Amino acid sequence: MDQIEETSRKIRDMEIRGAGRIARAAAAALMELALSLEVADKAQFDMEMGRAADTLLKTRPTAISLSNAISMTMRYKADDLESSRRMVVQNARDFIERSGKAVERIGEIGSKRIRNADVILTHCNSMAALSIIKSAHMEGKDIKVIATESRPRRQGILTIGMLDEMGVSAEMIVDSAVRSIINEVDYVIVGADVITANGSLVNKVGTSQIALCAREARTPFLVAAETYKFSPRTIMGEMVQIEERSPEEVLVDHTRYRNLKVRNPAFDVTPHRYIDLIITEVGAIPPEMSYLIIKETLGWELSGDRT
Ligand code: RUB
Repeated sequence: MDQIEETSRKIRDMEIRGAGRIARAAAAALMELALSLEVADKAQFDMEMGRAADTLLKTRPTAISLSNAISMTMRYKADDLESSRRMVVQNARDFIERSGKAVERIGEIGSKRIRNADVILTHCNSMAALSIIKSAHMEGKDIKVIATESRPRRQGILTIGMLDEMGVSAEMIVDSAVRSIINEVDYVIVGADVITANGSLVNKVGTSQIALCAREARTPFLVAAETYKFSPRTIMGEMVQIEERSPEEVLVDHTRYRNLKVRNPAFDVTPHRYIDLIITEVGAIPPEMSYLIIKETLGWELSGDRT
């Protein structure tokens, strides 16, 4: 169980962050546990695995990738202990492999939209969005990326570091400068924490303001999202819970103000009408097709699972 506690702590404290990464980390932790659990029988195995899944699930409430990854890993139906163990391990391996390939495929599909000399604006730090940028760069397109700082955790610094390693020219701006520079931008490309059944996007706070600016400037707004970022729960009418993180992330000494409450929502919702295209590993789709992705790629049964 130590491994589960450790992975959960890392996800909660954002040592492991980003919707894809936390999903893969959760699947890997469940796999490790399944391999190492010393239990008397299958009933005990089921109980320990269920407890671990619940612990991981509670770490970050918004990202559906986490619960989809856990559901896919925990879908084992076997009569005996050793077969159950094997199935969990295989499910986790399949998910991790599929997730990695999806990010690559999104890069290949999305980069077709990018032309030589395009300027791309991105927000926060998304491996799926960066995959499109990387593919375009590898194809020899001379692109420039404008990265937002992404307060309060400043994930923009991770993004400029990755762009630097790729050899892509970058500019960094504070979040509030987006409207000032949007007319220089050819495409906005962001990642996703959740895509809902109606095609709306939940992503790092500030994304929806960028989408508004992009719409006003007629700049195409693209989302890079693996299919496991789509939420079966939203088909069943559930709302997406927006994680509120600690006020200290915004203002360290906030307690010295007697009448102040600092709010720190980590994500926001961009309505589907502001999104031009969602780039998934199964194709570039209009947001209105999200329902079909949930139905055909993830399957209805996920909505009835522990997710
Ligand atoms: C990260 C964030 C990313 C998405 C997609 O938020 O909002 O845009 O998770 O990332 P946080 P990826 O830093 O709070 O986890 O494409 O890497 O899955």
